[in-house]
Amino acid sequence: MKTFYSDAHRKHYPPFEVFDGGKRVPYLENPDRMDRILSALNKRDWIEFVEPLDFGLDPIYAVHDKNYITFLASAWTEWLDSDSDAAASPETHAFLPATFALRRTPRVPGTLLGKAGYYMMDLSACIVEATYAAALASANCALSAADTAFRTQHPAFALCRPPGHHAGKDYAAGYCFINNASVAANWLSSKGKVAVLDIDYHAGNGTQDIFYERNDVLTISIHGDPDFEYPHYIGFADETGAGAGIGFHRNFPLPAGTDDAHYLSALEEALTMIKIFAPKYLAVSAGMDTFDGDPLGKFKVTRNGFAEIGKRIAALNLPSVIIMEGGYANEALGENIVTLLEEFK
Ligand code: SP5
Ligand code: ZN
Repeated sequence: MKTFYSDAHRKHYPPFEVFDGGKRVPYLENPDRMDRILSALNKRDWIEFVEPLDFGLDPIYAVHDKNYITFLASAWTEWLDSDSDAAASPETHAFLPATFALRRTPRVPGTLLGKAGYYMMDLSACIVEATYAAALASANCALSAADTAFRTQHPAFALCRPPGHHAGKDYAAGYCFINNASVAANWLSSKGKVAVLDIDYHAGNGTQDIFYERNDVLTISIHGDPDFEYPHYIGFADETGAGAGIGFHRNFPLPAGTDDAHYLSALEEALTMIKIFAPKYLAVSAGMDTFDGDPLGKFKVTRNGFAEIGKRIAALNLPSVIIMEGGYANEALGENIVTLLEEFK
């Protein structure tokens, strides 16, 4: 299976993120995650590593607001120009706002910090020097995998870091800056109908926002109920699309403690929807943070669960792009994602 990966993520390693209660903690979405996955993939002879192609900015602008991408591109250098503490020791700093836009009005502020509060949804998508380049390379991995699925009609894996599914049209959130799965799905949508199945533990709010009014891309997310879990404001069962997109989005909010059996019954419903939609391509937002013991998750999906999940999704028999999202139980992460991928080979 072709696996698109770039080392460009490595220097995107903010020195901290901010948890609930304002607690500063080490950045959980770290390069070690990729090292664990790479070492598991390296043990499999059916994995073929490929460097991503550069698709340029057009397929990214097709999904994201241009001014938002421009903000991402220059935020770090502008921050160093305006903050002498950060300039004195950039390696101990990360760019984050402390005031957020409620977007009562569509006004985008002119200042850097104003823009940050407008374009950033939380305190876990920290920007450092290497962030923008890493986000572009990550999106190119997803696009390259989509291109492979299109040309070969076989599944391909995009080993993306940073992840993407929390990033909306014009905002960064939850370790995500560019919505890799949405960029890939939108690119594929010019070739035929696309379904996006998001199995990350957290609701795929960015993907939901991006395709909410479209009927040519079906989006489905199975996740921890936003009644108790991040992203808190979106991902509820009654959100099913708007305008032409009514009926083309579906959320499966599940309770804390969800185990394999309960997860699989929601997955069956999701797969039935996909079969009825009859897409030409499938994009899977593959987060492994549903794993029992993930530090950010409250589900109890097991390694065997991932095998069964993979088997059932692969049984759709669609040319598929599998896109890496979250998963923070690093010591189990490599084998978990390989267990899922194995079912597609
Ligand atoms: C891609 C992805 O999985 N992003 C997830 C971002 C979640 N960030 C929210 C952090 C909330 C912290 N809650 C702390 C619970 C620790 N027990
Ligand atoms: Zn997640």
